[in-house]
Amino acid sequence: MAITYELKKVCKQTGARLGTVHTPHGSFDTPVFMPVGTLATVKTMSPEELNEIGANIILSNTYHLWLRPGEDIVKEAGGLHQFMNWDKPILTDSGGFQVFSLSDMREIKEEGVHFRNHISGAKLFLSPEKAMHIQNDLGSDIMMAFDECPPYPASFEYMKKSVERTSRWAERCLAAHQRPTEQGLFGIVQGGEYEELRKQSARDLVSLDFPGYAIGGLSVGEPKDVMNRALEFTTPLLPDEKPRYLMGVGSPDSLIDGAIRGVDMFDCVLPTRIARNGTCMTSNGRLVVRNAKFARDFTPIDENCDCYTCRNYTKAYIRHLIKANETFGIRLTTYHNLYFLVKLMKQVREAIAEDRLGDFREEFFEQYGFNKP
Ligand code: PRF
Ligand code: ZN
Repeated sequence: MAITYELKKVCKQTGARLGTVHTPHGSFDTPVFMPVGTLATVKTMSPEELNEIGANIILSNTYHLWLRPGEDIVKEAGGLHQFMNWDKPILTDSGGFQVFSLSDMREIKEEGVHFRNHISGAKLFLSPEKAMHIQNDLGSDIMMAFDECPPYPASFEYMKKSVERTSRWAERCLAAHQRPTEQGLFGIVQGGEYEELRKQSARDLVSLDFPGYAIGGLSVGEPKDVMNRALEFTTPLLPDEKPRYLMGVGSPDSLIDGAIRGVDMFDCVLPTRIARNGTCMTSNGRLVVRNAKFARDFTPIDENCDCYTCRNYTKAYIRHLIKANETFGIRLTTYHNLYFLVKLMKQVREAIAEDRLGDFREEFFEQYGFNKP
């Protein structure tokens, strides 16, 4: 088995899980946040810097690497790890979600999805078999099944048809996967906010015995309480001895609330994307360092942060760099935001180990400003 999960402890206060996932490129402790490296790079961060902040797994994208530079070139380089000089675990998303969110003129058929390349406009086709083939060539430690992520809101009738197709696609993914001992393939539970459809989806996928399960189709525009409720009725449907991954979630409150509902893995472009327009996550909430009020602020982004950025640079300096379009500015904010989330998950794991994640949530939300009206 390419991927195994070790459940170490369940928090008595919240039910959150502390564990370790083992992969052919090493292990990582969970709950974990995975920085996103869409095009075989976590934008602005070197692998050495990722190691320095304590990132032990990153995510990359089948769709983007297929279009550019092409999976054949990555394979020829010796696989994605060698190509990008990152020797720790890599998870690749299947391309399903990216086709739905990035391309236009897509047509979903039983055999797969027809769409246009978002760069050149050329006609393309992605299927379960194709998505497996590309991910086998990339050589990621964790591959994702090819699924459909319907928009929110979607009708029950549409969602039911979609869930059934995603289950048939999952079977085709398993059949097409060529390297099951080197790469673990995760199934993706869909079904939106409908409990009956989440049950159907989970039952179908659990019967196929994947080494891990993702929860897809959330954080697509629904209110927070809808996502939390969907997590509450979905995670108990999944086997305790396999990891659970909530796709596309990365705001600090949702990471904590997801862990409390039994989620082990998360990824999101949020910290890196907002960093590039000058927004930072701090222990006191979001801070827009571009703001004019920081022009003469010679203190760090976050007084409580001990990252490279906060130990060495001021808000006034970073604001100046970003306003002047100097790339060092977005390197500093990206470094800080990823450090902040990686450290937050370490604090979450420590709180689970000591049965006090509920207390930690209260304190964190109070300071971050989530409890304010
Ligand atoms: N499916 C896949 N990737 C995803 C999602 C999904 O549903 C989401 C939903 N938030 C993010 N990334 N394959
Ligand atoms: Zn910092």
